Amino acid sequence: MAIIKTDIHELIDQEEQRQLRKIGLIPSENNGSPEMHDVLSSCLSNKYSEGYEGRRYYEGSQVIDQIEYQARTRIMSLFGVPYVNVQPYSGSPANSAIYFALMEPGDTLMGLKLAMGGHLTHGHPNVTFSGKYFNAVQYGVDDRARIDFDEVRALAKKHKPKVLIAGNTAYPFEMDFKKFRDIADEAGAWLVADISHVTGLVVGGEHPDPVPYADVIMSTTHKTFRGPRGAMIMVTERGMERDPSLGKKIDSAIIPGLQGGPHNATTAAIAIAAEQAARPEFTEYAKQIRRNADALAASLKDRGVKLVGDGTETHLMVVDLTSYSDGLGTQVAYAMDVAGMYANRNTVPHEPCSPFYPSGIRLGTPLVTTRGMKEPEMEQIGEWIARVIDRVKDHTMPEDKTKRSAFVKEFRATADADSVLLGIEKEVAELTAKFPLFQWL
Ligand code: DSN
Repeated sequence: MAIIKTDIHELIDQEEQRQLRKIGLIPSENNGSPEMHDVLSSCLSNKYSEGYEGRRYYEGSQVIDQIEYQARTRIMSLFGVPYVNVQPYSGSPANSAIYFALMEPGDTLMGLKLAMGGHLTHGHPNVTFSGKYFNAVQYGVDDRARIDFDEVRALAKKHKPKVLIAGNTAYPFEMDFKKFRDIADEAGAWLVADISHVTGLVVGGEHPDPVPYADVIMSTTHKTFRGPRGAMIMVTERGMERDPSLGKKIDSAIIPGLQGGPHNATTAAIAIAAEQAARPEFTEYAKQIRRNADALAASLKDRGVKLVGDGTETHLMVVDLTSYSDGLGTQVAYAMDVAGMYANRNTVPHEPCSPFYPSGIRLGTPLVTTRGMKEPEMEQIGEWIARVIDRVKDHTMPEDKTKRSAFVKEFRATADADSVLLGIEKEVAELTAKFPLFQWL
C-alpha cells in the first residue's frame, strides 16, 4: 500500500535533513541503529499487554512475553544483575517508581543539586514531585567542580536519608560509587545509581561500574547506551540480599503504581540495543566516545575556552563562559545552532546568572561518535565553537531581568544574518556530508 505523504512526513524529512546537516553535541542525544528503528515502527506498537510475562491483563500477549523475556535476560546478562524491569516509559517515571518502592511520602532523599549537574528528579525542590512528596536534601560540588564528599557525608549523617542518589546529567567526571556506598551504609540508606548518561561507557569499560556498590540502578536507554527512548531499573545482588522482595516492589510501583501498558516496540528495541551493546564494536564505540571527548576538550582549551572542572572524564563537558560575561550561554547556544552545531545552554556550578539564562554550554560526544567522527573532527569542531564564542562574546545579557527577553529576540535576529556564523555553517555542512547518521566504527 502506498503511503500518502502528509505534512508530518514532510516535517520528518526536514528533521532528518537537519540532523544530517548539523553536528549534534547534546550529550543526552544519540542516533540508534537502523535495526532498532525498524523494530520501533513495527506492529508491536499495536498491542496492549499490561502486566508482566505470564500474568497479563490482556489476551494475545504470548509473543510479547517472549520479547520482554529476551529484553530482560539480555540486560541482566550484560550488567550481571538478578533483576531488571524494562517497562518504564522514560527516566523520570523510572526514578519515581524507585522512590515509591523504597520510600513513603515525606521520607528523606539526597541527590546532587540541579544547578551543579544533578537531575530534576533527584530532589529538586518545589517544582518536581521528588522535592514535593519527599524531603529532599541536596549536595553540591567543591571548588574543583567535583562532588564534595565531605558535604555528602555531613548531610547524610545529619538527615539520615532513606535514599541516597548517585547520579547526574551535567557532571563531567567519573562517579565514585564506592564512596557513595560507604556513606549510604553509614546513614542506613539505599544507594540508587542513576547512570542514564554513562550506561554505554559502563558497558564498554570506560566508566566505573555501579553494580558492586548500588542497591538499585536506573538508566534511560537512549543516551550512550544507544537504544530507544525508554528506561530500565535494575536491582543488584546486594539490593536483593537486603530485601528479596525489592524486584516485586519495583514491578508493582511501575504497574499498577504509575504506568499502564508497556510500550512493546520500545521493549523489543531495548533487546536489540542490549545485543548490540554486547558486541566488541560497542566497546570500541565507548572508547572512541572518550577519546573524542578528550580531543574536543583539548581543542577548546587550546583556544582559551574554559571548561567546568578544567576537563572531562566522561562523554560530556560544560563550557564555562563566565570569564566573558554572566548569562552568555543563551547567545552561544543559539549562535552555535546558526553555525550548524547544536548543544544546550546549561548552568555552571555557583551559577551567577539564572537557570533560564545560564552561563554555560553542555557538550557531549556520543552522537558525533555514532556518526563515525574521530579526533581530527573534534579538533575542528573545537575550533568552530571557539570562533562562535569569539563572534558573540560581546553580546552581554542585560542585568535588568525585564530586558532579557527583548534582548534575546534582537540577538537572534542579528545571529540569523551573521556572515561569520553562516560561513561556519557552510564549512560544517561540508564535513557532515561525509558522515551518515549511524555507522559502526
Ligand atoms: N534531559 C536529559 C538530559 O538532557 O540530560 C536528562 O533527563
